[in-house]
Amino acid sequence: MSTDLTLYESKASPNARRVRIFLAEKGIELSTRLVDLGAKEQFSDAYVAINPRRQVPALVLEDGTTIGEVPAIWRYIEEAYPQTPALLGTTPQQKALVAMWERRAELDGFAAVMEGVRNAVAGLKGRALSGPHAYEQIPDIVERSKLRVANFFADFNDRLKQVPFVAGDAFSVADITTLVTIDFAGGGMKMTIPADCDALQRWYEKVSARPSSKA
Ligand SMILES: N[C@@H](CCC(=O)N[C@@H](CS)C(=O)NCC(=O)O)C(=O)O
Repeated sequence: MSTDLTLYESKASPNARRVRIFLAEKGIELSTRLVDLGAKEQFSDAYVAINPRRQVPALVLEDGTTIGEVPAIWRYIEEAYPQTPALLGTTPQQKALVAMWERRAELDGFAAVMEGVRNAVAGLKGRALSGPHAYEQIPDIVERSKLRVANFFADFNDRLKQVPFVAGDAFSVADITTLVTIDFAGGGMKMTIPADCDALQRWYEKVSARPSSKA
């Protein structure tokens, strides 16, 4: 299905990948504009006029409204295209469980990896947090980030001993954030799923085999 929406994104951005996988699962195609984060294009006047937060992804609607923040972009698309597979749950209970597990994946996993990467990478000096404000790195925090990521692996391994997908019986955005977190940890922190996390490894191989994981 094609739409009149425009997605501003970057292939280097794990947050943008959370949206790309979501769109691939739903079979939705939209026009995309690449923002070159390496060249600091997010700070250009043209992009700041689109998203004053100076971040990707950003979804621009037909009337020019910009939606930032990954969960808000997911929410808009899920509600605007209800005929596509539901990824935020269907019943009140499922919706709450998807929101709960996705938030845990983001806060305990994704944010921990982001913290570990942004406080370590030389090219991000003075940019420890994305967005409109400049923050210096805190190199000493990286050891704690590694501990947080190790605990995320163990906690999500325990969860996936009990259920086939992170939020329960169905694939959802909770799986998308968990998958992107694991790939980001491998690429950005050289931290991979520990050998004793069998359930997490099995789940990872299963979701990585979905065509959407290539997005
Ligand atoms: N909370 C935002 C985070 C977006 C974000 O941090 N995006 C990064 C790319 S993964 C970015 O735009 N970085 C620009 C920069 O570092 O200046 C969301 O959910 O979309």
